[in-house]
Amino acid sequence: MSFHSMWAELLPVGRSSASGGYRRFAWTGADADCRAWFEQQARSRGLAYETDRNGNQWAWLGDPARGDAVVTGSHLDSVPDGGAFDGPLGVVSAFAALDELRHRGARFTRPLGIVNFGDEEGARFGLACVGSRLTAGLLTVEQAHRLTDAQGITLPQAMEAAGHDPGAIGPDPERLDRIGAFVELHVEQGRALDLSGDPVGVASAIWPHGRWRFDFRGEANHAGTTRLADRRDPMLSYAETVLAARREAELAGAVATFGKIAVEPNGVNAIPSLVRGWLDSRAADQESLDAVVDGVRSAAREYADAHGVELVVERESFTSVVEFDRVLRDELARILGTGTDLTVPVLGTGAGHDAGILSARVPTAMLFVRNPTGVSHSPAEFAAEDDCVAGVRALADALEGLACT
Ligand code: HGY
Ligand code: MN
Ligand code: MN
Repeated sequence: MSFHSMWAELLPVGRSSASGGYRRFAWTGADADCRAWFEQQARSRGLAYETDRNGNQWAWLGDPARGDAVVTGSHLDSVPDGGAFDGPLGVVSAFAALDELRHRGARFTRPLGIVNFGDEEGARFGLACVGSRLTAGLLTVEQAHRLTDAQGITLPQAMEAAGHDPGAIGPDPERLDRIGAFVELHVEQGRALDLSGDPVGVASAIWPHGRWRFDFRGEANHAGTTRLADRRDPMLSYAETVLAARREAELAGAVATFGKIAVEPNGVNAIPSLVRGWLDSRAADQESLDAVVDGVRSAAREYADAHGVELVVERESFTSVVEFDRVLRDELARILGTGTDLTVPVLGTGAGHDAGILSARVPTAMLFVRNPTGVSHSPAEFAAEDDCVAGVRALADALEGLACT
């Protein structure tokens, strides 16, 4: 099966020798290498290749203008020091599933598309799913143009430096009109399949989730000479807020993470002037998510006041609950269960995906491949080879059931 050779080819791209994790950030050299790999895979299979106005890459078998294409794929970018499977497993499996279908002699009665959505993780510019949000019209051009990375480079500048015209970005309804169904295969970011003993599952829903930036602004001063009583130290307010986030999440049966922080001036012997922390919170329902975020925000306000610190909270990214298309979901479960006496597990997730974004515009579904430890967004992320092959076969079965006689 071609999966192994493609996997081996892609594996070293954008991998840090120091951490073993991936640093495939949008519009960087590593991203360009991933894009070159995708284009080569498409062209070597005789597929029509194109990059759309938002930088997403598409490979087509048949004429997508028919308007009922079955599309599969995922993303190739990563979080900082992310794992090898989150995103790439879905893209490599898409090409491998096409090879499998050709090997089976399948006759396509609908066009097939394979896609690499750009900037799914939002690692560089802070917003998840930029490529799919732009295409779906869920991110305005003005909002996109305002995105800036830690070095102050804007998204348009980064696109331009990578040879992509930022003036072209925007909604792409014509492209979405080509899609009859989108099926994304992804490594599970959790242990449900490990616990159930299944190699593959079907997604039911994505939890509502978002990212909020908390700016605590205090007063820079000398760490060695400033009396404690005279300090307006934003780091204290931030630290207390991190603990409050954990308490609020436990109360609501949700999750909340402060995983990224920026400190100014960031000196060992300087009381900070500014501490900027990003909250990622997710919950099974909107009410619980609101309870967590409101609780964290009011606790932060209380701690800021207590230390004479100013606080600004801004929501930077949000995705409401996604219920995947029930007809498509049940069709996938039926196809995958055919010929076996196994029922295919249907499971929810707290992880965001391009399929979640597209679900606002076209029927979407997801397949998950077992992750024995559930660990993700880490170099330790893993899926066993047998399970990856089972995922390719399941995806091929799904595509055959949806797009072939
Ligand atoms: O953050 C997420 O859930 C996804 O990995 N972008
Ligand atoms: Mn991810
Ligand atoms: Mn992903």
